[in-house]
Amino acid sequence: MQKKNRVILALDVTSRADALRVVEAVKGHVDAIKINWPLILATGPDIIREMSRVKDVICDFKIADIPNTNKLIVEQAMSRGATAVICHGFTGDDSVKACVDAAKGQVFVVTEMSHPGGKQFTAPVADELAALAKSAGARGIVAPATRPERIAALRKIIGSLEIISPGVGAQGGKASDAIRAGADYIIVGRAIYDAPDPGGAAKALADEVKDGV
Ligand code: 3DU
Repeated sequence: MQKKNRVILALDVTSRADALRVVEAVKGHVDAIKINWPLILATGPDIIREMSRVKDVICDFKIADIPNTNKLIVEQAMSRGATAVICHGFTGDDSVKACVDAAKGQVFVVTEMSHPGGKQFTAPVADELAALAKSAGARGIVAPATRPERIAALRKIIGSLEIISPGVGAQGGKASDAIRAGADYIIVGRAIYDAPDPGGAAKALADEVKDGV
């Protein structure tokens, strides 16, 4: 994953045709494609391989199980061409370590979630989740663009690990605020794929990120 545009597309569309249309329009303005359950369930897991031929793919399965099951899920994602996976950290260090081992370090751990409910259970333990990501050898964390001050606080805990940050656009966060607070990449879904001109929307976000640096 080359840090160029610093935008990751959250491709939460539910048909292969829409996925191809959006990716074709935005591929020059994003650095990676994040695939979540809606697209996998709608089209089947081979969509990972297909998208990986265009861009690096991050499988956002929010993996949250016992170590052995986590390992099996990560192996399935990586063998289909994923560059990285996203897991939860509340399952504990052995479960996160199982993901890290199976993905050879290419793991992002969810910390404080970006939606309002994220304040309820994830925010109080987010610092510990970030510390766990670091001690387990993960590549980085997922931190909320809706609360840039939390990105800055979590950055202090993880040092040089990467921060990928959802919550821009539809959830109310601003790309430049997230980048200024310390995010390496913003993750954007609806503000791109629901836009009348997804390519233009992705370009505008990439431009805003450049200005935000
Ligand atoms: O709100 P958007 O449409 O830009 O999509 C955000 C994406 O990021 C979506 O795939 C969602 O599952 C994911 N995500 C969050 O929104 C918040 C988190 O804390 C973690 C992941």
